[in-house]
Amino acid sequence: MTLFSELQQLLGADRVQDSAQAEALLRDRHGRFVGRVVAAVHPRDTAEVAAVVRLCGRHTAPIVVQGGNTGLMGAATPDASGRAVLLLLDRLNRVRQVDTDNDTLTVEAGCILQHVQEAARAASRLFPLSLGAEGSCTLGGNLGTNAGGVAVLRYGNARELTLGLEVVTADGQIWDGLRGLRKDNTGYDLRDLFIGSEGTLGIITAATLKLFPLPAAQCTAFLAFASLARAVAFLSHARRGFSAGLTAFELLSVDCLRLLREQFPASPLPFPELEQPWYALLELSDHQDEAHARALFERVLGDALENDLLVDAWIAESLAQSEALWCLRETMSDAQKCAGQNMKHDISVPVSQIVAFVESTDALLQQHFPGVRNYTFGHLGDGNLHYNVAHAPGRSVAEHMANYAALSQLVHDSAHAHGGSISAEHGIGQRKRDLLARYKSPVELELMHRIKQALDPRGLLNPGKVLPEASA
Ligand code: 2HG
Ligand code: ZN
Repeated sequence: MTLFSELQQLLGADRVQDSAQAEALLRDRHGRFVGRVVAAVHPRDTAEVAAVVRLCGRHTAPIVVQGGNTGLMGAATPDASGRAVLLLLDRLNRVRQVDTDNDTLTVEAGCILQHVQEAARAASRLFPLSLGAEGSCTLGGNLGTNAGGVAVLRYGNARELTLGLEVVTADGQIWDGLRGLRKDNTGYDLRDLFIGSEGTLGIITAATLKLFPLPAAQCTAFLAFASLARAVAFLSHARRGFSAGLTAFELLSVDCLRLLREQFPASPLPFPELEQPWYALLELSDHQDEAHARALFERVLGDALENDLLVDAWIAESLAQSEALWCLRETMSDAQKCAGQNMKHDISVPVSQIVAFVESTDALLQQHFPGVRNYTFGHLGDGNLHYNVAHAPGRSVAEHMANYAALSQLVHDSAHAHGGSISAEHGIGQRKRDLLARYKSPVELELMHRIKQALDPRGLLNPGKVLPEASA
């Protein structure tokens, strides 16, 4: 029997698609990676996932897991060999348990992130992981890539929000590690091996997540800065002034705002004159009440204005205004997509190195690739910038993209030289896989290969992703 017909027998014909039927799933969101498969399958529960893994193992067929297919590194796109089975967890979308005394939520990996947030809210709790793709990305993908987003500065990455996991191992066993414990020092932390492994070590099928109190009030403002150094100094000021109430600080360069205006002219900008070089979206969450939040917000912003940390502040007066500000930030990715492909760099450096990184990298770029345009934005509080670079006016996107290797190496070398990372929150996938050898030490790479060998000795889980081919 062929693998395809055995999969049909195992799951039912309606839950097994061939390459042609699954075509839309075989390319990534930006169309950079396109693959082929034996089949795309939709198991209904963890036991079926494990059975699929065992069956694929008997046929030596690789398995690629895909969530909402919103990743940017090609981690969820199979290769072109047509040998792999694409595993979709969309049917594993149940909320298994809400424990309000323990402040935890146990959900399956195929749950859309927004549904996880809603399940928490229904229990009067906050699940704080939040990112632009939250309406379509899934929890499994968020954990597979250790997603970040806009609330990391207060609540941490997906990893910090996870207490327990259920995982199907490479040989088709089920590890029930769904513990809702904040203290558990009973040996190696397997959970943290699987989180961020992009489906190369095991298949995450469910997770127990941390919940937090819902804020009683929130204030949002759009801020204008005379320089990046002032924005960084303001961040320190806001941390002191708001303490744990500081829940977002999202930076946008003036060129990002120009791009937003060009692409979405109907969305009004808080400062239409765009006279300053840098802007940021600030959010305070308060556990007392509206009046307390507002007084604190105005005091901290007022001090910053007086001390010249800030040029101007536009405070949202209603929920609708606050949502409009967030919408500007969240459409930044789409604005770039509409304007044509650019080179994305998801870098992080210590916050103290942000200014030096941006100034020196901007200068180097202009020296080596005159006229290129920077779209620099991101999660300043996490030291994570999306340092994206678009073609110079008068040059085509294709001409620009032809310089990808050299230009990206310049940016990544600069991030590395400033003590940073070449992938802050988007992962490695296939796009950055071969870069790891340049930025990780041989000993680190060797340890990664040994872990892969121990957990997936036959190399069937998401081959060709994360780990560079040759062992260091
Ligand atoms: C964001 O922060 C995402 O909006 C996407 O991480 C970043 O488009 C990008 O480069
Ligand atoms: Zn981001």
